[in-house]
Amino acid sequence: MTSIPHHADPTRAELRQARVARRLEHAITAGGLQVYYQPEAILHPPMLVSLEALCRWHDSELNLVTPDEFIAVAEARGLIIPLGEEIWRLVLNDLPTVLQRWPHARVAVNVSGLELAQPDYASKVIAAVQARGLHLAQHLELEVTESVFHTDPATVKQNLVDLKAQGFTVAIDDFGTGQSSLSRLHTLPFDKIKMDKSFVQALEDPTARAILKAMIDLAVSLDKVLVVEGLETPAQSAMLQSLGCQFAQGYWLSAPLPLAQLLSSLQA
Ligand code: G
Ligand code: MN
Repeated sequence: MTSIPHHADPTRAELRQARVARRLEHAITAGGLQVYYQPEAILHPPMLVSLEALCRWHDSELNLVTPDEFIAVAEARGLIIPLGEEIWRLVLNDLPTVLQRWPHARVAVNVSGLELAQPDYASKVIAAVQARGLHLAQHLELEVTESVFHTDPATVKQNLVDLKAQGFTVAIDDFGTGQSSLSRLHTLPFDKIKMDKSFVQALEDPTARAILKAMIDLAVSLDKVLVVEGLETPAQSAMLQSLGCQFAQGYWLSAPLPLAQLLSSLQA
């Protein structure tokens, strides 16, 4: 007897993805996700200006799953919308505590292109913020990578325009890698450029330094804020300041921490 043709067995990667998706769906609804916060600061004189919200997930079976993995799974398995809603909920819960300590700060939320491609994305976020007081929009920022403009640029742009009209600001994340395009900079609604950490890591290289310097000057002429990511040492901080860089984020200022821990570590 010939064997019955059957579908190929799922690969190891597919099994892992299915398992992560199942656990993640549970974590989203059961309050299993946490948000850590990492400061962005003016270098001199040192002053905190915003906090980037970074989702963290420690699962009882899978242990710590990296955001790179679970965001990709959420995008592939239709969980990115509920995941994004849960992150907004957690951030809005924390925002009054953040503002008590830093009354002028903003909290930045990383947003996926799949979220921004939903025509009702802006109105849903605005409604969630409105329920807590619409003035809070002045204290919120969306962080997007340029790849978000690949899927449905018109819808993405409209969502950002609508959110900016309410007081949200928009930051372009990981600039200088992957999809970065200078031609897009003059058509996009944004307020801030975050330079990918690879630039700080290459600061000893004169060419990398020249590119970063040109970007810092470009941001000034475009009237945008430029933040350098991945600042790890005081030597890098001095070098950035000599290039005219005002804002940075990185382990030298603080690692991402739970809000309560950040509040006590920055007590002094
Ligand atoms: O893509 P995005 O820039 O949003 O990613 C932020 C990630 O970078 C966080 O998960 C955070 O843990 C990590 N990160 C933050 N500061 C530093 C740093 O100074 N050095 C390095 N290598 N990674 C950092
Ligand atoms: Mn980010």
